[in-house]
Amino acid sequence: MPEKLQKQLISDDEVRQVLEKINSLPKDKRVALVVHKNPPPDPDALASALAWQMALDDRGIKSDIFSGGAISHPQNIAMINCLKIELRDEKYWERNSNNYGLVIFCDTCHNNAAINVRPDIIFDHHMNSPIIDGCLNLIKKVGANSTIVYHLLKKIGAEFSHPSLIATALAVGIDTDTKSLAKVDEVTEFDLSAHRELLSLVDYALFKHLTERFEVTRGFFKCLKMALSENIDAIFVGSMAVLGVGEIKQSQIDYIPLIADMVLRTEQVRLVVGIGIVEGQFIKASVRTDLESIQIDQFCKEVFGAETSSELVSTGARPGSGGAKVLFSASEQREWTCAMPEEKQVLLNIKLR
Ligand SMILES: [Mn+2]
Repeated sequence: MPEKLQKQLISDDEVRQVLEKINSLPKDKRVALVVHKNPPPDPDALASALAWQMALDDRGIKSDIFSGGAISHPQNIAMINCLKIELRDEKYWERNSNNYGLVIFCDTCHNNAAINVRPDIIFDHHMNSPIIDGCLNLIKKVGANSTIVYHLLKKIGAEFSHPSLIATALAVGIDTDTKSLAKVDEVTEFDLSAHRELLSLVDYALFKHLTERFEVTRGFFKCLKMALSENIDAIFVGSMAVLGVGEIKQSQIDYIPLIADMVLRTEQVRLVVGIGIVEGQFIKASVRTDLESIQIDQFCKEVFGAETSSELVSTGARPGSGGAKVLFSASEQREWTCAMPEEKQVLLNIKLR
């Protein structure tokens, strides 16, 4: 049946299988909700896991969310703070794995999960996710994982209005992954209905805060100043923009995609490459595009070198976004450490070319 005519995103049989797995969890065991690590969890992943955590809690089942990677994007930080999301890491898993009886992956597949464990259920919307035998694979071609989780939780009768926190989280997840439903090639009728139904339940002030008005730091504006300090016209090359944010700290890495997202809004610009040098150790690049025709992972590999190992080339959790990390050689590192600020600018410009 063509996808458009499919009435339900989640079949009755899938609901039955999910409930069967949840109901067979031993009373003394917890559920591990696992999100992706590279890039670190974004609003869609965090919302999916949080919604599950609250829905399980309603059924008297305790769970923990496992994440990996340094979370530095201001929007992700706002999600964690405002929604009071508690995250556990791989080390915690290693010490406590015996406490868990069910593993649910949210917005990730096996090769990019925060912890190395076999999942029982996978919720994902990345269509390249490998199917795992013996695992319930709920991998659907929709704009956001939050859409899958919403439709499933709705079918099992989860409550979204009390507290409206779940609705807000899931709406933010869908909004972020679909660029406010503007990604017409990816947004499905299921994303539209989930977004519409959730919006009527959200804490609107919090929704706006998490989608558009999350706090940024002064450091962000310093990066922005660096990125724009060059001759503005030199940044734009046809429909492409290339910008360097200079040397940044590890904790500022996510300013690059944030700036790239802003610059992607420039008239006629369809592709943005943002580059920064992180603590003199490596080059971090972020690529953003609204062109369907560009395969971001391929693009990153070609531009940033075939020798860049695949784990250092990440395609974002969201289509149209990706990045690369290119390690400095020992001599490049020395050169960078010894360089004066003006020389650093010149070196960065050379790298940009
Ligand atoms: Mn997602």
